[in-house]
Amino acid sequence: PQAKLLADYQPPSHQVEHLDLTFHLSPKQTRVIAKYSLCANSEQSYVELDGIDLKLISLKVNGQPHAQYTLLVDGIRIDSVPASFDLEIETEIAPELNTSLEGLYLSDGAYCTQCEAEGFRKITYFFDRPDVLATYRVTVIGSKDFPFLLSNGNQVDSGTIGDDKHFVTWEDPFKKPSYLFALVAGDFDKLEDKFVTKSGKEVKLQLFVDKGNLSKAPHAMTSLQKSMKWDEERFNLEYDLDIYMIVAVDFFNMGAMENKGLNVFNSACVLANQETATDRDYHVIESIVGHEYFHNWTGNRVTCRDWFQLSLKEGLTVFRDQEFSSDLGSRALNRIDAVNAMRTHQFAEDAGPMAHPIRPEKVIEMNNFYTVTVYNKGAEVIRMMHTLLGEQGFQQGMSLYFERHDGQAVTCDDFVNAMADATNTNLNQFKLWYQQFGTPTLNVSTKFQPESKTYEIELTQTHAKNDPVTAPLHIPVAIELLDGQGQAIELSKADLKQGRVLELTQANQTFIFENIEAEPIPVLLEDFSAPCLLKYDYSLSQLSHIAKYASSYYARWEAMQILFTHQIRSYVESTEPTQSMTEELASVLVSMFENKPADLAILAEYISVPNFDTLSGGYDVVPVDALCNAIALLEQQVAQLLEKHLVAFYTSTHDSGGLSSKDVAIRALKNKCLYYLALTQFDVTSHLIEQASSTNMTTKLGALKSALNAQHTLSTKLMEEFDAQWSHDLLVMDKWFALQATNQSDKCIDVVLSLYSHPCFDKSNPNRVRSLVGSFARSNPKQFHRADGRGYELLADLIVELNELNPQNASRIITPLLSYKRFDQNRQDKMRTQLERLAAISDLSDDLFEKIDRALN
Ligand code: BAL
Ligand code: ZN
Repeated sequence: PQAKLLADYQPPSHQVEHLDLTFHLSPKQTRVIAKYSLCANSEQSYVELDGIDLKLISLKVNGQPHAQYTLLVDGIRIDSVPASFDLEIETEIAPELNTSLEGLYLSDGAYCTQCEAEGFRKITYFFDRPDVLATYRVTVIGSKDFPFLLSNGNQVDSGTIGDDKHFVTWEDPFKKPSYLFALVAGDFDKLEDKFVTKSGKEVKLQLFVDKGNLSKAPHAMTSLQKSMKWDEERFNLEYDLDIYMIVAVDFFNMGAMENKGLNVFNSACVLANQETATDRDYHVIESIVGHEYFHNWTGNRVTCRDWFQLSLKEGLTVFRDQEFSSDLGSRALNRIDAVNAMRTHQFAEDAGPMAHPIRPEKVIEMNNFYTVTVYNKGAEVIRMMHTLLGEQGFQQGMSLYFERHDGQAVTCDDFVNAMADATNTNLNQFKLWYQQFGTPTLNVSTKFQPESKTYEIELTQTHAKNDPVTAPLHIPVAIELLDGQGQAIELSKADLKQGRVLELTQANQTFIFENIEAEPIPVLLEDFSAPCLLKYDYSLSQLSHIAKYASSYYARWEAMQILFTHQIRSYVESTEPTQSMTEELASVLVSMFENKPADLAILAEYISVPNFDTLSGGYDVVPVDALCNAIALLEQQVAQLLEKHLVAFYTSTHDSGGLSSKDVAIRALKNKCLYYLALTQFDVTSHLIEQASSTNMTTKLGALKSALNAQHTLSTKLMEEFDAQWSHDLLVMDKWFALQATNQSDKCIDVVLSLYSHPCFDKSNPNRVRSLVGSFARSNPKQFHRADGRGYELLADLIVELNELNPQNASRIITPLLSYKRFDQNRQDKMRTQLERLAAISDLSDDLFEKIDRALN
């Protein structure tokens, strides 16, 4: 396969103002009639359109049959056409046979589409690229067995055809690229509500779910209403159509899709009640509903010129959804979440063979670039602009961006230019963030001079080895200086941005603070103000000071993370048979419990040992066994150290069963307590039984997780009971599959294999695959990285099957195999063997080819 390059971008050959589509739905023979007028942008007597897996039925130019065309592997070339002409193409597709879940397919009996990034070409011949914007009129004709026939925009016509068919016509007045097209046909339960915009327009809100699931729809509906309100209040952005629809489907490759006026969602990201969904699920649903809604402006009204610019809409929209969650809930918890995602997944991507800039420059299969780099690091880059410009400046930039580009397909540079121009700021150097890749390192050294009462902070930035950018980046470094009593020292330096941010623009820079009476304790890269690795030689006492006194919960958590990381490192490196926790870590852990923060959910985070993936980033060769053992040992020690406090809290505090942030926090901390207590001598049996019988899924799952992690004798029984209770609800069973797959027992691999024949498991469903095999490969390092290589083999076996069935899904779950170079020779060899085996598949998909090729070469 041929890679596409950003540098080769060419504007489209033709413009299309309007597209008229008619669908005659049928599982094996759906007819699609596309009519549109093309107008050449230059002298050209031919046109090339995208199209894949289409059966051409007829083709007319200006109303006349036209025979001068050539079918290509991925499209059609039509010759002998005038500069402007009307085209009518009829094609046939087979949604029932489409297991790739891209284009038009059947999901459990309902027709649905997924067109981003390049799925529209599986529906009809068209310019399937984001810079061809057209209005759409869509007529869907189908059997009355499908009562709802939906597409984008407003419904303008409907009627019956004969006894058993009907049709609905939709018009979307807003120009959009083909990737935002959607069609859904099926029989659903519908939840309806409304939202009145700030200018008084009433918008109809409809949520479609599988029959019987209506009781699980209200949370998503409320989330949508909150999103609409928040976007008006914080970004002054109002909804534009008369109707907003969300459809939940069970077979979906992504979490959700922001099609104009008709979002299609993975049912896992919609359905929730307290019996079936955890508090975490509630949070994720709210943030994804928000994310898709926010795309209406950042993505749909202003879209991407080409797919290399994906971060234009995704980085910005992730930033917006993070802000939404932070404004509505806990800012610190949301920041911890975002930073964990960066450290656990993005830093690993940056260090692996698929490393790419947030604006990639070379792509074979676009679906491979819906990554933590484009999304999460993209959001961090937007956040850095927000940090540098402040909320007011940032909002001025957003206004100018929409003023300039509403209705256009633009580039990341256009976005940064709007930010720069609106605030009169030079962001040229900042643009390097769109080109660099690999995680930059920020080395810090400090010097206190008592005679002059000055405190110097010297910052040095270095690029990752694989980074093509060598010039210094523009890095906002937020700081706080604490005095010996834990008070924040007032910083009066004139060149601090937003009162706390040092602007690092050179490879090396020293910042001097004056009138400092005694040596302060520096909180560096506060709030993770840039996506960098911080290197500073903190002493343990400095870290425990920060963990106790920093102004922000975030900084305290960060200090705890560093303390834990030091401890783990010393365990990994030690040859001593008995090792114990440092005084500093022990005393700060106890003091956390003795002086609990107001937000108990934060306390649960404070006392959590960093996970394997985050920790493994600190090693050139990941010491798998030593690291797993060190984590287990430290958790055991934390449990013993805190036992008295854990018992006291666990037995004396009860949530009231609701969804308030207080209840959620109590459940989070109680689950953490139980998790630790299960590792001590304390008898948790009755608590496990009680929690496991709870009707609250967060509480119930907490018991199962604790029992499994501690290999408690009850765990098998609890797992069996869960299976018996929930086998009718596949989304709940996904939690059970994930628990089975993350069990560190040596039997895990056989259990996972046996679960392939569990009645609820289905390899063609991405949610099931992600829960079972995805969780195993991603979140069970001990068993996935078994020295005998069986973990790798299990993953590769499944990928062989998925290569044909669903290449996107295959390509997503291969990630843990790609970074084989980071492991010892034995594991490297075994991982490489599996990659080579996959590389030899005769009809290897482009998706897999791109990743495996990058990994092996
Ligand atoms: N655009 C794909 C799904 C999302 O990021 O919203
Ligand atoms: Zn998105």
